[in-house]
Amino acid sequence: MKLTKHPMNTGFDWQDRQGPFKLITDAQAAQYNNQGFFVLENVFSAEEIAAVEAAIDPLEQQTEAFLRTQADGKLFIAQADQITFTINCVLHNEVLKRFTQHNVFADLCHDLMGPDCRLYWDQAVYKKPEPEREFPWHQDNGYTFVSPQQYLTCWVALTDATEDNGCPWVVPNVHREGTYEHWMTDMGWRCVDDDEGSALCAPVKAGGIVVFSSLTPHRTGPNKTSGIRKAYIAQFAPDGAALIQPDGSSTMCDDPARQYHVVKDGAPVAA
Ligand SMILES: O=C(O)CCC(=O)C(=O)O
Repeated sequence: MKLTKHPMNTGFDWQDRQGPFKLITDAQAAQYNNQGFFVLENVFSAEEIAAVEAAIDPLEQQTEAFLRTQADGKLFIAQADQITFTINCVLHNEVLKRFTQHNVFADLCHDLMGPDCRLYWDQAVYKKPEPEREFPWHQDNGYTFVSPQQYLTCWVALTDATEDNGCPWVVPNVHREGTYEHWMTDMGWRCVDDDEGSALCAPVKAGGIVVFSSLTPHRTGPNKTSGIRKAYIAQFAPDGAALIQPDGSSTMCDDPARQYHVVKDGAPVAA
């Protein structure tokens, strides 16, 4: 597997997470440190997930309608009737804002990053039945370079995510070197040419979370079923994180409307 470091990835040092932890176990922390991910099952109740899904569905319908107005139904990596990205949902619905400030996320941020963290980004990704389309291997920090490079992605399953309908896969162990160079493909940025059989499948039932680092290469496979695979992705970064542009200029990730604190001085910040 040939991986090349991103030009802005200099002097990176992976920080192992050590306890005491509020939510995760020592084994989960070890898996995160060593493999870059772990799966938390049965986190949210069916009622919580139904409320999140009901809040996202109308927003996603607007995304789908907008995509149909675009040439070939395509915009960047989104494609009508195949895959939609409904971004910054927290700006449009209080239920979702409150959800991103759930104690579970506050505790995961505390355990995996530290006592002061904000929501960095949120989006729903709906994968429609489409037997060909895969979302290529990438690191989240490969799409937009954030400093510090090590932030947190929580991939929340709103429907059961299986190998057949496009659950996440990860390449373990390579997150500790920081951000890699990515190249553009028809279906998005890509950083791993061939996983050489090392990839691990991370199926998760509705209400569970695949928790991984912004530096963990991941992909999702095609949806070969007849149902829609729905995920809500909430990403969190340490307070003080900034987007770094190729020209070196930076923008703080602290927009009060959507990049608010979820944990401050070690305590959850309720909506
Ligand atoms: O949910 C998916 O199918 C892929 C989403 C993803 O990896 C991302 O948004 O970074």
